[in-house]
Order: sequence, then structure tokens, then C-alpha cells
Amino acid sequence: MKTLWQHCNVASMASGTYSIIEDAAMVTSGAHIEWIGRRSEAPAGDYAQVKDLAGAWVTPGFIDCHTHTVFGGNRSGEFEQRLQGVSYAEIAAAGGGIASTVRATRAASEDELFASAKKRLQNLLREGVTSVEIKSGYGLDLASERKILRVIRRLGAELPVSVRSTCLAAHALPPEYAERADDYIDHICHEMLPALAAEGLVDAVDAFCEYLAFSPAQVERVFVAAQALGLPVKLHAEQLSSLHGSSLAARYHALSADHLEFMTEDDAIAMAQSGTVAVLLPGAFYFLRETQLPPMEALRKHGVKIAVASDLNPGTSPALSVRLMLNMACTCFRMTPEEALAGVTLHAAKALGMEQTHGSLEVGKVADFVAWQIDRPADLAYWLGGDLEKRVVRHGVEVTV
Ligand code: DI6
Ligand code: FE
Repeated sequence: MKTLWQHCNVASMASGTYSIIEDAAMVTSGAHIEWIGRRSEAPAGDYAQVKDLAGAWVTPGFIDCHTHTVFGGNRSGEFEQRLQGVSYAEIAAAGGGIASTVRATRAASEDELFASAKKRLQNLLREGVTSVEIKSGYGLDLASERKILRVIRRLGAELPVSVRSTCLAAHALPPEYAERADDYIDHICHEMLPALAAEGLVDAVDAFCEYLAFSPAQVERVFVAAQALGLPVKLHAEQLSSLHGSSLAARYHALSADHLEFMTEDDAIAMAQSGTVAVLLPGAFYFLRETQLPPMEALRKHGVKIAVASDLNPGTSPALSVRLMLNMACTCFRMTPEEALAGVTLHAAKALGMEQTHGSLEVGKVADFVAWQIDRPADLAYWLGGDLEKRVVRHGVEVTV
């Protein structure tokens, strides 16, 4: 079924720039874009539908390429404690921090996890997100990681959003393995990943490379195991210190290395050479009141593709808004609104290995787009929160979320 969409301006984000087409039109055929260009040049055709977009600005649907949407409980109580002067270390020593989310996640049923994650995800969808990546990593044993990954698959099946699932079993050391990190890594490599991959629950494998999580040598073992199963890898790297996890990620041709505040120029060169995307997470930077900025100039100079994501998680980025992340990427990291928009469209698609089909509005790609009633594309990074009037189209069909 062919649809003609007209009376709009388009920021197609082809090659990661606005690539503006004024007074544009688009022809979709089923789920795909068949033609896009100036309205005056639109092919005459027998369209099943003609849609008037009333002067909207059309962008690709947002892609949130780094979230931990599925978890039990939340940590607003810890947030309050910290503001009363209790340190993160004291909270952790009292069983709080990631450990408390792991306990709550293990205790929750699959239906409970689905219901709470669905509400969080709906916040993103209402803002124009049409693809999202969701990580496991708050289960940390085979049954609980499986439970989370099954919830992730179910979210993709029941909501109008394309979901990529990432296994982050190497997120933290579970209490059963205290002082035995290498044994836990063995368990991940030899039991968890093979079982979860065989069940079709995993699209990519991630790990947390940090002095308070896993060493580069341990991460490397996870990468080897993932690649033996044919799975692409990603990495949380250089968030709190410089262990050169991003260079390690580049050596393994990782789809992305994420966070990166403490990365060096040599890390940026390695990532540029391997085509590994830099995923910046301004929500975590802000919530932790971090002061070390990611090396924007080195990333730009060496041509590393930069994505921006919410990092939606209960501990360090309880972010339910991708548009707020666009603003923070600009205010905190001095990205331009155009760079930030590329960060949640084409470059986010690349961070998920889906840039051939998603992330920009080009002939042959999937027709996932948002028609915004705004004055210019920079409005998307400008407004702080609120609900901008919009229509969301996924796979060529208008959706309500
Ligand atoms: N980096 C983070 O900031 C979060 N995970 C990660 O790998 C922390 C998650 C949490 O505190 O629950
Ligand atoms: Fe994260």
C-alpha cells in the first residue's frame, strides 16, 4: 500500500547531518520509504492514502541506543539519602546501590518486570522513540538474566517499537561470587551466554569495564566468548577512570563504547579506525555531577561517530526523556543540536548495527519517522521537557502510544 506524505519539511539526517529538504514529500510503500524529495517533484501515482502533515518538520524516529529499562524497584530513596549526606560507599556497604536493584529484580516476577518496564518505555515512545536497545544486567544469574531478556523480547512484541536486546551479565559481581570475579566471568562465558544465545534472547553482549566492576582482561574473555557465538559486542568504558576499555572495544570491532568521559585521544583514534561508535550518556554525567567531560574535540577530529542515549537506569540515570538528553548533550557536552540529533538517529542506529535500515530518511530504509509541529530542528534540543505536538509513524503506519 502506497502513501504520499506531504506539506512538510524534512531533516533526513542522511550522512549524519540535517540534510534538509524544504517543502518536501515522501512516498512510503508498506514499511519502507520508496521516494523522498521536493514535493513539486513527487512521482504522480495511485496512492492509497495522501497524508497532510500540516507544515511539520519530519525527522527519523528517535533511537535510544543504551538503556537498562528492565529492573525491579527504584532508588529514589537512595537519592534522598545521598542528598542528606550519606555517601555512595556507605549506601553500598549497607546493601544499597546496584545490589539493591539486583535483589528487587530477582524477587520480581516476569509480569511485574514487564509492567514496570512498559510504563517507563511508554514515556520514551511518547517522545518519538521508534527503536530502543535494552540491556539485562540486574539479574546476574542465569535464571534472572533469562527473565529480564524474556521481558525485553516481550516489550518488542507488544509495543510499537523495535527492540534490540543486549546481555549485560558482566555488569557487577553477584553476591554469590564475592571475591571470585574470574569464576563469575567463567560462568558467563561457558554457561550463561551459550544458553541465552541458544534461546534467541541476545542480539549483542556488553560489559562494564571499570575498577569497581570488571578488568580489561576479564572483559576480553567475555568478548571472545560472545564472538565465538557470533554476537557483536559493546562496552561501558572510561566512565569513572581510564582503563582503555574503549581501545579494547575497538580491537574487537565493538559496535560501540559508551560513557567515555575519561577516554584519551589514542582511544579515540582506535575507535575511529574500527568504526566503533562513541555513545555519550549525559544523563549519567549530570546525575553523578561528574566534572570530567568526554573529549569532544578528539572525537570530532578523528571522525568518531557520536551517539547520545538515555542510559535509563535506577542508579545513575533515571532518565525518561530522550529530548532532555538532547538538551544535556548540548548544554553539558557542547554538542550542536545537529550533532545531538544525529546522535539519537543515524549514529544511534550504527551503535546498534542497524544503520543500513534505520536512522535516516532515505529510499529503501524503514519508514520510522516523527512529524513535529516545531519551528526548526533545533527546537528538539532546545525545549526542556514538556510534550511537543507530534505524529509518530512506525513501519509506514501512524501509531498512538
Ligand atoms: N554504569 C552506570 O552508571 C550504571 N551501570 C553502569 O554500567 C550504574 C547502574 C546502577 O547504579 O544501578
Ligand atoms: Fe549503562
